[in-house]
Amino acid sequence: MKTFLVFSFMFNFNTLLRTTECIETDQVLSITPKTQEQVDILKNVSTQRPYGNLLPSNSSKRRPRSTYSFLVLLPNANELIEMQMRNDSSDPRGSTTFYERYHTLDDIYFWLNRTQQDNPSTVKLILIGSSSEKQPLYVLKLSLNDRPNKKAMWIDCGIHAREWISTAFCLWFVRHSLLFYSQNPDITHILDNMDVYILPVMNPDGYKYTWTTNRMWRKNRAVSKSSSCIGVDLNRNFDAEWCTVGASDDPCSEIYCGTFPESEPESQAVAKFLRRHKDSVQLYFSVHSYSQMLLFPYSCTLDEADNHNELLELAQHAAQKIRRFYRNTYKYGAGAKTIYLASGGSDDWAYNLGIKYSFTFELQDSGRYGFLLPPSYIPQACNEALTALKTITLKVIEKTQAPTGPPPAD
Ligand code: DDK
Ligand code: ZN
Repeated sequence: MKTFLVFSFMFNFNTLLRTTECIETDQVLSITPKTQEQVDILKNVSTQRPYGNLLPSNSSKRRPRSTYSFLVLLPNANELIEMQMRNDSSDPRGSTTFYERYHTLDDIYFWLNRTQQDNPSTVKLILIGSSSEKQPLYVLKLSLNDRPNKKAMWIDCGIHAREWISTAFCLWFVRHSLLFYSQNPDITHILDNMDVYILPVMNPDGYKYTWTTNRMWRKNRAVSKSSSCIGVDLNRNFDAEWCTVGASDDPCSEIYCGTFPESEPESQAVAKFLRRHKDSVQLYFSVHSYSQMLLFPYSCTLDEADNHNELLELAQHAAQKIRRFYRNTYKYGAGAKTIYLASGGSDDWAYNLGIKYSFTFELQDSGRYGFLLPPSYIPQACNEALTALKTITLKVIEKTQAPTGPPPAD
C-alpha cells in the first residue's frame, strides 16, 4: 500500500470541512488510503477538480470498507456519504420531498414509470438503448401541446456516475415543468414552444456502482479487452477530436476515451438519438458537477466556435441571473479556456452536429463538498441550474422562433 506525502496547501482545509479542528497550513501529512475509494476521495479533495490527476492511482484490490488510518479528512467523508444515502424515514428534518434527496437507480426507474403513468398525455418514455450491463436508457419526452413542427431541447444528466446532483437536477427539472406549467410564465413559454427530451441517467451502471461500491466512481462499467481496469469516460467518448487532448488511451485512467468514438453503448445511444432528431433539437444541455461553471464549445480545441460571442452572451446573462437571485458565482466561457482542454465531449460533438446552442453546466459546489454535496443543497443547486437553463432557452426562443400568438392585425 502506498503512503502519500501530501502538503496541506493542496487541500483547502478551511472551507473543506466545517466540523474539523483547525489545522495549520503548510503542515505535511502522511496519508495512507486503504481502499480504492479512499484514493479516489483523496484525489477529489486534493485537486479541487472534477477529476484528479496529482496523486498516483492505486490499483490494489478493494478491501471491505474500514476505518481510515489518517485523521481529519475521511471520517467525515464517510459520514457525508452515509447522510446522502439516507431516505426519508431516517431523515431528521423529516419533511423533505422526494426531489430534495438522492435516489438509487431502481428508485429512478420507478419514478420514470410513475411520472409517465401520472401524466399520460404529456410525458412519453422512450427507450434509446441500454448500458454495457444491459440497464435500459430511458429518455422522458415532455410535450405539453401538439403544435406542428415544434422545436426541442435535449438535457442529459449523470454522464459521470459520482455527480449525483446532476441526476437530481433532471428530476427537479421534470417536477418543475409538470408542476408549474401554466403557473410560472417562463416555463410555460418554454414548454409552449418546445418539447424537452430528458435523459436523467446516461451512465446507469456507474451510478449504481456509486451506491453499492465506490461513491467516487466516474466512468461507465465497461470491461476492457486489453486491461483489467474498468470503465470508459463517456464524456471523452464522443466524436469530437476524439482522444487528442485532455483524454487518455489508458483504460486505467479516469479520462479513458475508449477504443473508438462511440465505442460505448451509452454514448452511442445518445449520439444516434440526436442524429435522428437533429433537425428539431435546437438546444443541448449536459449537466455535471462540480465547480459552478456554464460552459460552451469548444473544449476540444482553443479555437472559438462560429457563434462564440452569442454563446458567451447567453452564458453571461445566465450567470448574472444566478448571481442576482441566488448570490452565487458561476464562471462562464468556452470549455477549453474556462475549465480545461478536453476532447471527445458530448457538447462539442452536439455542436458540430449542428446544435448551435450547446452547453455543459457544472453545478455546485466549488470544492467544499465536491461530489459529496449534501442533500440539503439540492434545492438551491437545482434552482440555480434551472435559472440558467430557462434564461438561455427563453433567449434562444426569442432569437430563433417567430412569435406564436395570433398574427398582428394590419
Ligand atoms: O467532462 C469533464 O471533465 C467536465 C465535466 Se465533470 C466537462 C468538461 C468541459 C466540457 C467537455 N466537453
Ligand atoms: Zn462530469
